[in-house]
Amino acid sequence: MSCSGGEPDRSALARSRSIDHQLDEERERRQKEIQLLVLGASGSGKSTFIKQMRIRYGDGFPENERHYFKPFIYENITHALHHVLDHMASMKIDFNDPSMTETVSEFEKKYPRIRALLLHTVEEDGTHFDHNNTNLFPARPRRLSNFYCHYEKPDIFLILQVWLDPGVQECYKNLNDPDNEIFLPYSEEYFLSNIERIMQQNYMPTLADILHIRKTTIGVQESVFTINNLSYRFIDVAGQKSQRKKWIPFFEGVSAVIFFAALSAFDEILEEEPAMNSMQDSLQAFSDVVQNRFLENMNFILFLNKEDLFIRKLKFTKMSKNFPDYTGDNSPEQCQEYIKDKFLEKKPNKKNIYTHITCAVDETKMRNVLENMLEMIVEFNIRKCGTY
Ligand SMILES: Nc1nc2c(ncn2[C@@H]2O[C@H](COP(=O)(O)OP(=O)(O)OP(=O)(O)O)[C@@H](O)[C@H]2O)c(=O)[nH]1
Ligand SMILES: [Mg+2]
Repeated sequence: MSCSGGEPDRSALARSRSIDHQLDEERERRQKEIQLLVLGASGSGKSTFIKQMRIRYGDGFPENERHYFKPFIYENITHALHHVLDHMASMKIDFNDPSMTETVSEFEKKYPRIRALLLHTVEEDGTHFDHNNTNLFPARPRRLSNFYCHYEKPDIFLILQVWLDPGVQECYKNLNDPDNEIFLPYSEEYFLSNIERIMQQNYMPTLADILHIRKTTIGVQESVFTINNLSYRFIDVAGQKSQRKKWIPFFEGVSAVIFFAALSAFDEILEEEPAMNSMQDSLQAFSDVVQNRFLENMNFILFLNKEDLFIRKLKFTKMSKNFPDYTGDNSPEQCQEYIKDKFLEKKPNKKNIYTHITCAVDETKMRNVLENMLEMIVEFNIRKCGTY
C-alpha cells in the first residue's frame, strides 16, 4: 500500500517484487515443461490414464499412501449396493428376511444416494479448485470432505449385512451373469466382486483397486512427471458438460491435447442430460475442441478407450440401434472403425490426429500405449521447437 502522495511503503514494494520474481520463476519453469491437456467427457478415462502414468513413471502409489483411497473405494461400494437394491425392485426379488427392510433403511440413511447431487452442487463452490496439485492424491475440497468423512470408518457390519442377504445375492448374481443383458457398471461390478477382501479390517488398496475407483474430477488436477530429463505436466480436467467452459483457459501454452472418448458410450445416455446419447456428446465435445481456433495448430492424440466394455456390450447391443446410419456387422473391429471415422470426420482436413484404442484399467496393455505416446509427444516438440 502506498501513503497518499508520499513515499511508497518499502515492505509493500519488496512484497510486490518477490511476487513478480515468483511469477517469473513459475513462468520459466512452465516454459521448460511439456504441457499436455487431457480432455474428454466425464467417465471417459482421463484420470485413470493419469494414474497409469503415475504407476509407470511416477512413484507408483507407495503402500504407505494407499490408505488415502480407502474412503473413495468404500463410497464406490455403497454406491454399487444402491444399484443392486434398485435392480431388486425391478426384478421383483424380495429380501430373504423381512427384517432386512429396516437394515436397508439404516444403510440408506447412513450412506444416502448422493453422488448425482454432488455433481450439481460442487460447481457453485469455488473452494474446490486445486490448480497446483502436482500429485494425484484425491483433492479434498472442503464441502466434499464432509461427504467422504462418512467413509473414513465405514460400518462394515451393516454393509456386509446388506450385501450377504440372499435376495441381494440373487440379484447380484443375475446382474453378474455374462449372458445377461443388464449389468452393473464395470467398476461397481469390480468392487462388489472384491467386497469381502475390501471389507477386511486390515484392507489396503491394490493398484487395480486404485485404477477402478470412480471419482469425478472436480476442477483441475495437474501432475508432473520427469522422464528422460524432460518434464511433462498433464492437466486433467473435469469432463462434465457443465464444466467444459473451464477447459478454455488451459488452451494456451500446451504442447498437445490428449482427448479421451469411451467406445462403450455408444449405447449410454448422458447422466447430466438424459435425452442425449453419451457418444454423441463426446463427438460434440471433440468437434468443439478440434475446431477451436486457439487449437488450430495443436497436435491431437485421440484415445478411444474402454475397449473391454465395448467388446462386451457388442455381444448384446447392435451398433445400429443407436447409430441408424451404421450398416456394417456388429464385430468390434468394424464398429471401432466406424466410431473412429465419426471422430475423424470432425477434424479440419489438414490436421493429423493420432488414434489409439485403449483399455485404461489394464496396466500391461497401457505400458506400450504410454511409451508410444511419449515418443510421439517428443517428436511433436522437436518439430515445433527444433530441439530439446
Ligand atoms: N472397464 C474399464 N473401465 C475403465 C476404463 N477406463 C476407465 N475406466 C473406469 O471408468 C471410470 C471413470 O474413469 P475416470 O478416469 O475417472 O474418468 P474421467 O474421464 O476422469 O471422468 P471425469 O473426472 O468425471 O471427467 C473409473 O471407474 C475407471 O476405473 C477402461 O478402459 N475399461
Ligand atoms: Mg477425472
